[in-house]
Amino acid sequence: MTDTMSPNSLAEPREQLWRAVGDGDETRAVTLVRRLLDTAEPERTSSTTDGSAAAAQLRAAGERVLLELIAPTQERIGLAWAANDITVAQEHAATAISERCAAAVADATVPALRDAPKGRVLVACVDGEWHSLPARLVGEVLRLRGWRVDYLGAQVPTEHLVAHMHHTRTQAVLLSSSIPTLLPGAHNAINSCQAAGVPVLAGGRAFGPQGRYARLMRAEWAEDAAGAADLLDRNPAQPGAHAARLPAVDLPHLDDQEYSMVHRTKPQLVKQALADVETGFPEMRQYSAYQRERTVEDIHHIVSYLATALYVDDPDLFTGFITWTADILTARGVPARCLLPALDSLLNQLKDFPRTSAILTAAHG
Ligand code: B12
Repeated sequence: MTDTMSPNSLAEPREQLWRAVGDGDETRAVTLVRRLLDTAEPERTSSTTDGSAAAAQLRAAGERVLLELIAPTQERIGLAWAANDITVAQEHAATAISERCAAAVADATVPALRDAPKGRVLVACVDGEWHSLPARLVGEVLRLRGWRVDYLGAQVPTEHLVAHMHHTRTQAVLLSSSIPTLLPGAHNAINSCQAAGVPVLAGGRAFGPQGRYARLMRAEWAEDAAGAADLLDRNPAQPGAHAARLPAVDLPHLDDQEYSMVHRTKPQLVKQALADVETGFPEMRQYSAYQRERTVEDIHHIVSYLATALYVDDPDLFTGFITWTADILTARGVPARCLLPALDSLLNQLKDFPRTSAILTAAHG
């Protein structure tokens, strides 16, 4: 392997990719990726005349470009968006370039995929999940590690996921989710696949630090694509085929009905919270229609995250979301204190529900 791909040497390519992405220069970004993979091919020696060592080296280089170049660039894009340094349109353009770069890795490494596949796996995002690039990176890495991958992309409804799983006789389902509010749906998907006897490996930010929510839902978890590949090589335990479990079997706290109640009454909770924010945060009366719409959206998200924290019984999930929202608002010149009347309103509306009150109180600080 040449110096270009040695362990510390991706720092400079990372800066180059970041600049190309920032300039919206797809050609420069893809050229960079191709150049890295070209230089990854070792000079042939007598021990590599059959090319198998060269192929292995190209696959390893492809994996590094996916996980150590494209993935961190995407994360940096997210930080820049959160800090209001780039617009939503720039973020979309940057993500499109990252997708092109991932496709370039897939194309360039085809000649290195010579052996019969180890088996067949399915990679998909849970229903409602738009963040397809993380799943795409996982799929491409598994392909480089010798698996045949059926990649279904963003927001796959559970019934279609299960039907496709049967159709392809997949050995494992890999589910990706970035947005925690989709966890109840993810739980249903996990449960439905396992009920058919197929192991599920979950991943992505939604599943929490160290995959704590994946474990609650009795799915296997890996931090990243390389971890997923290692886990698949160790043959994840086959769940016995059984009738789908009701959510409360895994999450007994759901018996108190607090999650169902908050989830069901979301429209009323949002409506009342909006009225209370208008009273408690008088600046809102001067808001434009656009600003008002964003506020309604924010309150909607607050109630959805509250419901999700109840679902997984974790106050940290809600506190983390409120802290994140406060940072996003502050970066956009909106005082974070506008969140307090919304939290007060929900506390008042839901004061008879002990788990809900504890979660809201913890976030109120
Ligand atoms: C690009 C992007 C989008 C794009 C996605 C386009 C696409 N085709 O993927 C669009 C514009 C659609 C989008 C929409 C939204 N987004 Co967005 N998005 C991002 C961004 C910038 C990058 C995501 C990404 O690709 N990350 C890079 C990958 C490589 O990292 P990763 O996700 O952690 O994945 C790695 C591991 O987690 C793991 N992994 C992932 N999946 C799996 C699966 C398995 C099986 C395994 C084993 C491992 C694994 O392996 C990956 C590779 O190492 C992130 C910021 C960020 N830091 O990630 C925000 C981010 C995820 N988005 C966010 C938000 C809030 C949203 C929206 C709600 C915004 C809005 N108000 O509309 C919507 C939600 C849409 C929806 N319902 O899904 C927040 C989530 C915050 C939170 N606490 O919930 C983030 C974190 C932004 C931020 N900095 O705050 N987004």
